[in-house]
Amino acid sequence: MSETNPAAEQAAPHRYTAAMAADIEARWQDFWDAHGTYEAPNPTGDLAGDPAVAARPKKFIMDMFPYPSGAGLHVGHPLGYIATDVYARHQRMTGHNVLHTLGFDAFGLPAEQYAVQTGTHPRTSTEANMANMRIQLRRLGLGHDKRRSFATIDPSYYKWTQWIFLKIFDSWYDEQAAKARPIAELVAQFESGERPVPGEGRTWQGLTAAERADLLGEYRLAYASDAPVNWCPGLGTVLANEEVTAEGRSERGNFPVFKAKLRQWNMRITAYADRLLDDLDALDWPEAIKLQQRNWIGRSEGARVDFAVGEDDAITVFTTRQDTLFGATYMVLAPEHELVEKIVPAAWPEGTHQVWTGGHATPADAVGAYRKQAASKSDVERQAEAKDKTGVFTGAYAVNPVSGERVPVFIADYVLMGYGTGAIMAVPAHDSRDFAFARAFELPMRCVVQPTDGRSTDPAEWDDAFSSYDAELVNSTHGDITLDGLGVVDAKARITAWLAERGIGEGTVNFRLRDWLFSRQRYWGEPFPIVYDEDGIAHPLPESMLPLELPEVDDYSPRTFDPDDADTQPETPLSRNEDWVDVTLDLGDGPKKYRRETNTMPNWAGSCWYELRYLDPHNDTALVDPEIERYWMGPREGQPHGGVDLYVGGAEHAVLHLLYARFWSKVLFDLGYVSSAEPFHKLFNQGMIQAFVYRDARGIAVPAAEVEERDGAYFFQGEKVSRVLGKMGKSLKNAVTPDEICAEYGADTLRLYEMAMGPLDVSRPWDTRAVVGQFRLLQRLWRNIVDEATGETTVVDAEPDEETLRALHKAVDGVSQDMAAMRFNTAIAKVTELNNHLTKAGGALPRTVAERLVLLVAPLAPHIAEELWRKLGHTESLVHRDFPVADPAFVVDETVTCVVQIKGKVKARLEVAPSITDAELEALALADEGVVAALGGAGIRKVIVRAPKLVNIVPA
Ligand code: ANZ
Repeated sequence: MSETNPAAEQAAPHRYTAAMAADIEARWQDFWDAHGTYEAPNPTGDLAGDPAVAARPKKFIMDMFPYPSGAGLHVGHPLGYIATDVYARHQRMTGHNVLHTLGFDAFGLPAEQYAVQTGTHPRTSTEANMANMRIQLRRLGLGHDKRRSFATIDPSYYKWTQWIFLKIFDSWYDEQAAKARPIAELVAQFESGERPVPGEGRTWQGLTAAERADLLGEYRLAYASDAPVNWCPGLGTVLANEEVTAEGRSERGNFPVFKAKLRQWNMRITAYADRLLDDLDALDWPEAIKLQQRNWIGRSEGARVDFAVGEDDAITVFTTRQDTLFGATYMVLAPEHELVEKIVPAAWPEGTHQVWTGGHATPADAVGAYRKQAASKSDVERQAEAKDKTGVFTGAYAVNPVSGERVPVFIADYVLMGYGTGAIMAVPAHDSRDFAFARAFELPMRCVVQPTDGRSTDPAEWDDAFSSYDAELVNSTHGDITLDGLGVVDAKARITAWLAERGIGEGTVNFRLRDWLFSRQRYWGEPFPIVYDEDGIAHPLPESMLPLELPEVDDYSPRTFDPDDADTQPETPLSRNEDWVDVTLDLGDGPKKYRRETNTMPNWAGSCWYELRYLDPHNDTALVDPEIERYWMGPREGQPHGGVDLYVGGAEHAVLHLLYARFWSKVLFDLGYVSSAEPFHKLFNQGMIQAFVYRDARGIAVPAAEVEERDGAYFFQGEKVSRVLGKMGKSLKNAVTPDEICAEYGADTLRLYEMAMGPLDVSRPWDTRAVVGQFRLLQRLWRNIVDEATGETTVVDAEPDEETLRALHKAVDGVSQDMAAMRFNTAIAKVTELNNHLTKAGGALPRTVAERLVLLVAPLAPHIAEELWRKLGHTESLVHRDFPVADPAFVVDETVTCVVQIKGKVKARLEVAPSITDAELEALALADEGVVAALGGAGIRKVIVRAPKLVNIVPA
């Protein structure tokens, strides 16, 4: 405990102690709430009447909002919240209109799992968790505009999540205009014949309702399809690609994930692949995150090439090396490829190699057995760089379009159905995977790119493929076409043109990004505002029927299965609710029977647009007022796509939340609902607070708080334990809560400690014993301004001395720069240095120095700062006071004496900054009164300057 010495307390009843901190902090938190201190005015209403406020630049500062977990917060969670708060406070004090608030991301799996375990409704437990977290957060003194806080589970919020879904459902991507447009405009094109209806002789007027729905489904940005999806029996739900780990398991729960064909809702995020890539350039995000998004989107330039197979079929491949077409000596289809059945002959062709058949009697047997084996592997396992490539011959041959050669067609699991066309031309001489496969299956190889590393041109002598781009083509001539002698780039261009002329290929861009699977078979999510008529056609609910609230049910548990049983089918909790599911509605054409969609949205939906709702949280006629949106989010200089000015959160959201939110922003932008095409202009990833994990001999974590240290070793209940740095959390028994630290030292100390631990983007180990250091800083600060015996301030109305002014302005200058650049650890170091200087100098502080010192610490330790400010005689909060501004005259470190000579004789001495430039020094010297007098109007022939110490003037 910090201060429990009763004698000391008696002697100094007004010392800054934990008890006093608790008192001060509670009082100021109440004051701020009562006065709405952190309420940010909007450009309409609040701001409209006050031009002075309206003229202020805005700063919209956001944290990635928390998930209200039952475990509450540990000290690692608020790191980012404290940082944005310090930053926001500094911005407020430098003349910005700051919007800073925090809501809750409250739908999702953990709440549901917890509810199932404990038998409480997810809403009940989620709300209890939020109430608890609100108390924890309030104690930290975060300057949030509480009027703007909400949770994604509030019907008044998810009404608009559903509304956005409907807008996405109701639009299509116009490739020509490169933007989303209302689906009605597409229908008009079909109706007028401006856009032909695909299919011989078909017209829009001639289509049935179901055919129209199917056709529009091909275009809608939200659409249902029967694509293969990630089915996770252990969770009882399907998952998005982004939710599946590199090991092919569920990110949550670590269960196996299988490919299954199920009818599901998808979002056509792929339509935005180019824009999602291009617009990254203008964002102020960490390069690492941009790179992860670029890789996830995965743009590849290449070509599609048709290889004739059978009577009149063609296998279309996607290749990024169309220049190596002459080297394509076999082909591979993904095992699931739809052409496989069609091309498989009844019997093996004469003389088929034993290794190619896998020992099966017929191609159909071989293919059937191999497909089964491939289905049990994840995409990642299939793509692993292992040299032992597996596969089997289909019995069919295709024709290489440029050489006319017959090439055998295999199926192999290293080719994925979900990428490119699910088929490749294999060029074993120049692709490592193909090389390994060709070796295993004794397939021919042809070198078509001249090796530049000294190896021979006979691939039979190689250990691996030669895959350089920086080389010339060889062995690539047939009939009228030759690529020989061309570099890779030119060869690509020539062959692509040749293929295009013949209608058997074209240049194309392929993306790795897939559409976003948007249905979940869970209870605790937003219901889809979609109903199906008796023909199974999907209809959007009209806006007037929103929000479609989650029905109260008794059984909200998902149906989960044996995690390893791929042959299971999801069952949605909502489907058990007949009364809710089967409804009679009037959707404009009289009452009819409908069946509701029983899937729910993924928990990413609510976080796709929440920044917009902070702006105008109580609007019930629009998701956000356009004028308000433009003010806080609109494009401006340096922020061409607009967006939040600062968004702080963990790096783990690189491709999930951050990609989805960007996509929704772009759709809303295209449809004209918002002026910002990007949600977050600046992104900052805070580091993690780590903690020591102590384990006993069996490797089981023991409570960290009860471990003792003796001579560099660690003991728990007398038994020696090991220590490693790990994550902080309940399961590792090393969680420290902010509440404990607040109780022991106060929130201001906790804030200072977290900010002082190191640069914000770096992970750092928590050390409870070190927290007291920041508490002592606050005690010294207090003592510099307050008499511990009387509680009165000790400041005097005197002019500070030169040395104090220098120390003060240097600190102000440094802290200002550090605050703006979010270097809070060095800002604290500078405050500490100043405070120590003042302590050492002794004597009463001049009021002007004390006031500036208090303002300087205010963003970091707001409660004690407010209290000191009050003691200094101010009756209003300092939250909106101006941050001190440094006087440059006092900021220079020290000065050096410069001698100014005329014809070698010293005529003046100047005190200058050591960093002065030659030009500045020359100007200063020539303007010096003494020098002007000594020159007596004579012209100057030459000036020799040796900054900072010497100027020698030679008169004419
Ligand atoms: C012939 C070739 C020759 C290729 C060569 C590469 C090197 P990125 O860059 O990732 O887009 N490929 C195409 N579709 C595939 C699929 N569904 N599963 C597995 N591999 C597939 O990779 C594109 C290259 O990956 C394509 O170019 C194709 O192999 C392969 F010397 O075609 B290449």
